[in-house]
Amino acid sequence: MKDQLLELEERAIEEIEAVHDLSELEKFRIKYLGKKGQVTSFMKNVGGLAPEERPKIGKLANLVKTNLSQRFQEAKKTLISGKGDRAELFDATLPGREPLRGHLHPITLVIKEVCQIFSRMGFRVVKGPNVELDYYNFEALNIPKDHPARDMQDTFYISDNVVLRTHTSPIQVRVMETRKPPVSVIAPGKVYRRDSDVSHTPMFHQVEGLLVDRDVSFGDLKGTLTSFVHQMFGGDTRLRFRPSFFPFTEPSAEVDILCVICGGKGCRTCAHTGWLEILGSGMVDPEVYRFVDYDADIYSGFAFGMGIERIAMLKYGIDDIQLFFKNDMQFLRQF
Ligand code: 2NM
Repeated sequence: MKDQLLELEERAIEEIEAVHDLSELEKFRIKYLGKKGQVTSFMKNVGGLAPEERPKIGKLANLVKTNLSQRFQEAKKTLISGKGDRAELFDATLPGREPLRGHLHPITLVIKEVCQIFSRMGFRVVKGPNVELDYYNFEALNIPKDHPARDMQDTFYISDNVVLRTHTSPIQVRVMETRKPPVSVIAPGKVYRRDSDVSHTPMFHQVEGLLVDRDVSFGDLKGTLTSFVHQMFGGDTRLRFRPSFFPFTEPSAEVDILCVICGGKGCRTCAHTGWLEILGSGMVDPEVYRFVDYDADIYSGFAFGMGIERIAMLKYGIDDIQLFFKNDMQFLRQF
């Protein structure tokens, strides 16, 4: 009996060492350790042995069962973890998992494109603080405390004299304060206004530009902005300069392009005018030069500003500004 049992154990060990995958291992378990397995059957027969043999053989059978069970558990662990030389779970023929690749946000892409166009024309990119003194955001731009333009650019107040900037113009004031002409800069960044509805968000992005030198004319403004529009929207884009008002420029003009949706026939996007407003501009008001100590008799210059969300919407044909802020990957992946 004892020899029979040891022989059985030896055979089982040989077999489990040759197992290569989980299905072979399961066959092993059924053959030896299952309900009708060889070890189990042997143990059932122990009861029929002579009384003096029973304890010895019974004990030995238990040892064999424990040994084989332990080997079975170890083999299972090795196969599942994929370690060890009999690991067959790794299938080198499966297609790999492609890592997720990030990309720039459409607003970032448009800011970069605008800055690139002006950089090629010789403008330098400058940055400034989002939390700004009332002086740089309003006062020095010819918007005193009681000016009606403050209503349209109501913002978030940190204190009486500190605000979240409502435009990036304060950057240009800071540039003029520290540099003598000629200056030509472009100022991208986030701006904040007390505005929130279907077409306005309390934070949006702007790029503003400023060029000051001797003998800068309105013709320079028109030529520079026409070149920009043609590079941004295509060389055959029709545009017009329409008189406007800003406290910090005189004269002022808004630039419209022929509606990219209807081609000028009139539609909802262009409010049936055939034209789309894309930026504001003007010759810097001599009042502004007083604040930064420029001599308005020697120097003149132009400035302009545009909302990036609006430019991006027109360029890509997007009808909902909220899409830029929702982190909807189906939308963002398109850029
Ligand atoms: C605009 C429109 C027109 C502007 C003016 C200045 C500064 F600092 F030179 F006075 N910076 N930006 C300006 C002028 C901005 O945005 C619609």
